[in-house]
Amino acid sequence: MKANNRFRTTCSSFDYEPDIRQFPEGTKTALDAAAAVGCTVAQIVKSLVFIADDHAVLLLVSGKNRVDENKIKQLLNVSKVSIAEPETVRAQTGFAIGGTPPFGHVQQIPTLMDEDLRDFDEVWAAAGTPNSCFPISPGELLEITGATLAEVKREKK
Ligand code: 5CA
Repeated sequence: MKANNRFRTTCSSFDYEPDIRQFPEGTKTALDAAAAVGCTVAQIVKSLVFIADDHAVLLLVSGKNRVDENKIKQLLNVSKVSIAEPETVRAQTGFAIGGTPPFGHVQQIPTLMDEDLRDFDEVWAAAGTPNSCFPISPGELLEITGATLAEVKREKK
């Protein structure tokens, strides 16, 4: 099954219907996605898998922010935090980097959500492929993922 349909099918199992939009120009990165959608980069949700000690954790991060690994260590009370390898992302979520959606994964991953995403009525996330996105309210994103809101960003120098 194509990745968009896999995402849609998994979402239907919990009664969510993503409004998936296709962007042939590509949405592989947050910058690409913002340009395609016509929104600010801050409104793009990056869905990033990290490994905290031995466990996967999903970080939903505003496109304008970079993750501060030290903050994640403190939040999760672990000693090591690093971004997952591409094959780990695929194994944990069922989707490839560049198209990883924020939920609808092959298994539920404990999730932290960047509090900055709450600045908007609507944010946009990947829908399973590197050329599709869907809009969602931060409240709904929080509810579906069961995420913990957190300050995850690296302070800008
Ligand atoms: N479709 C867009 C917007 S929703 C998207 O998926 N953006 S993303 O930020 O969630 O996915 C790209 C991210 O994947 C990059 O920010 C980067 O953190 C990560 N990434 C890219 N290449 C690698 C790699 N080789 N290993 C680990 N992570 C990577």
